[in-house]
Parts: sequence; structure tokens; C-alpha cells
Amino acid sequence: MFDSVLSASVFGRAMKAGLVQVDFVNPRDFATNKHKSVDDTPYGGGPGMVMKCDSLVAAIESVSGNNSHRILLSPVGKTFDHKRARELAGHSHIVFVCGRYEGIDERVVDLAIDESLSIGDYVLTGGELGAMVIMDTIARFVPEVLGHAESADDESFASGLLEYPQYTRPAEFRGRGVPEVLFSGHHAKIKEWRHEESLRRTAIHRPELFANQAEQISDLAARTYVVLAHHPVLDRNAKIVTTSITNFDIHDIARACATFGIAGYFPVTPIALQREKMNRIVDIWRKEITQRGASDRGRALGRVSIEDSIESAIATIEKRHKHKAWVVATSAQATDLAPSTSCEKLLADRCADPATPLILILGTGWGLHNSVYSLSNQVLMPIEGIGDYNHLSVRSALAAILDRIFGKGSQATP
Ligand code: 4GX
Repeated sequence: MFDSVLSASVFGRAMKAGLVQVDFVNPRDFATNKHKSVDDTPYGGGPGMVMKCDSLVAAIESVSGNNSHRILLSPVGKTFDHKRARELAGHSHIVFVCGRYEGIDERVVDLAIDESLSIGDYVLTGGELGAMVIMDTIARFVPEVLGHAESADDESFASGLLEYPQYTRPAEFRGRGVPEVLFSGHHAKIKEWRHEESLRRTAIHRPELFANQAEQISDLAARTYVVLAHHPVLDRNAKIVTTSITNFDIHDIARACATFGIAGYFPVTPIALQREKMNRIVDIWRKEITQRGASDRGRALGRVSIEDSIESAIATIEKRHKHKAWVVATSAQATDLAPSTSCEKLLADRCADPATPLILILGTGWGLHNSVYSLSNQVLMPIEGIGDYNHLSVRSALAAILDRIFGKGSQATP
């Protein structure tokens, strides 16, 4: 199984040049019983066969020394990736243990395995292909295996983004040309175009990769605004109303926005007295900044700016950025009044459009009036539990949304 794969191309040349060396050991040669069997039926019953301890541990120990890193290929292992390949290239000796059948006796894992790795969420008939995938990937990081023009890290995944598209002669093929910028000879422009294409492709094909782009995420937060509408919203009878302001919302939303690095929070109400009341509340806490140094609450409320309509809030933001905004409404129920998106996809798409400010609109009362969806570019999928009760307060819903888009949790690997 290994010969044709490993003797070809880059890996084959690396072996010939002595940069990598591969040897094999067969557990069957360590079988002690008279039929030389390496498997047996599972204790407790059930289908299939299990690889036995004795022969497998003996085989592993026969090739292991103090410097050996013993990897089991297994669907139970952590998913192998570019980063792990780079790290594994630092080992001088790796033993890949390739199981067959339904699996191996768990005591082999306890006694003779340092790490289990999977190459993906699907089931192979044996670990051999997994071992070859990992060997091939690691070899690229071994010095001198790649030509000196290529760099093991200069491609997809090193940056956490997908590669930009490549073209070579002819300049036209079956009516399809090549992007004009690539003929310009303008290196800075080409570099910028390639970076934008990388962002665009990643947003389309692998939006989840943006969860690791800390700089992109904080840049997006710094051009993102939360608009809390007290009008036009619905009452319990789906009639258009203006709700009154809520002290809790002012504080809690300001603090959520500060926590996730959001550029600004715009409560919106057409009632002048309500705006005045809100301004007074905000001012009291802002004064805390000057009197006692920057209090946490004072810092959060520094980002609050009260407007009389959604339209005027949008206009203020667009004027500040000298750029049209991308407007996203929210809803507790699915709606088809605007194209729907997820927090993950929104993050990816908006990171790929770095000049455009992002506005998230939330409704008080029984939700936003239809006219708000009509003026929005997209609507966010509702925050929902598994059951049928769905009555989050607007400040709770916003906290969940901000965490999904800008939160650090999805990047954490303990
Ligand atoms: N990425 N398989 C291993 C047998 C087995 C089961 C449990 C040890 C423990 C796989 C993957 C994979 C199928 C290889 C089951 N061995 N390996 N085999 N995905 O699916 O690496």
C-alpha cells in the first residue's frame, strides 16, 4: 500500500536524498499463538474483531526508542491539520500505528501510544491512508524537501485563509480571460487583489476559518454598530408602536458592546422626552469617568449615542465612515423579508469587505416592524433553544449574537 505513494514525486525525492526515511513492521511477525492471529472477538460481544494487545504492543516497542513519538490513526483522535504537521516535523522519529478491523484493544492506547490522530470525520478501512497523509504533510516541513523557491508555510492554512486563485498562459481559454490586474506589473496592487480574493474565497467556502482571525475580528468590531429601535416596533397585537426606554438596556447593551469591542451603540426613539431621559442617565455615568477616573461603566457608556430614527442613526454612521453601511436586522422568528445569514457567515462576509461599516438593528417590544427588514441587507437567523419557548430579552439576545460573531470562545482549544 505504501510503496507507490511514497516513491512518487516530492516524497520519493526526499527519501532518495535521505531527508526522510521510512521503515515498516508487521504485527503478525510478533504473534505468539500458533495461527499467528493478531485479532480476536471483542469482550462483551458485538460485531467485528479487535486487534490484540500482545502482538501490537510488541511490534510498536520493537521499533520505538526514547525519541519516538507514537501516533495511532483513529477516528477518535483529534483532527490532524497544518499546524499539527508543522509541530510534528520537529520529531526525529515517528511511529504510525495503523489499526485494521473494528479497532484495537484499549490497553495498547494506554501503554504504547503518545497521541491519537484522525485525518477527518469519515471511516477508512485501515489507518494506512491516514499515516500516508500525515507523512506527506510533515515531509513538506522537513528542511530541503521543498525547492528553495517554495515555502511550507506560504500556502493555504498557514495564514488561516484559503489561497488566492492562480492563472498561467494562455491569456484566454474557451472565452475566459485572466483578471486584468495580473498583467499590470503593479506588485502592490497584485498583492492587494490576491489578499482580497483570499478573504472572499474563505468567506464563501470556509467561513468557519474566520473564527481564528483575531485581527480581522477586532477590525470588524471597530466598524460595527448596534442600533436598538424603540420605533417602528410591534406590540403584542402586531400593531406599530413606540416603546419606552429601559434602564437595563442602556447599561447592559453598552457593557456588552464594550466587551466585544463594538464601535458604537445607538438607542433610537422619536420621542424627545425619552431621548432626554436617556441622555441624562448616560451623562450621570459618563461623569464617573471624569470624577473617579475611567470606571468600567463609564467606559462602556462612552460609546452610547442617542438618535431619533433608524435612518438618522444609519446616516450618522455612514457619515463617520464616509462609506455606505451593511445593515443587518435581527428577529426572534425566521422571516423572508430580507436574505437570511448566520453569525458565522456574517463574520466571514463582513471581514472580506473591510471598508464597509456593519450595523446590527435590534427591536424592542414584540420585534421590528416589516419596514425595517425592507431597508436591511440581511436578517440574522434567530437565537433559538431546542424547545418552543423563545422569549429572550433584547439585551440577552444581543449578548448571544455578539458572542457568536465576535466572541473568543470558538477559537479556544484547551
Ligand atoms: N483517520 N480509521 C483506523 C481502525 C481503528 C479503530 C479504532 C484504531 C482505533 C481513520 C481516520 C479511520 C478507521 C483507521 C478505523 N484503529 N484513521 N481504523 N478517519 O477512519 O485516521
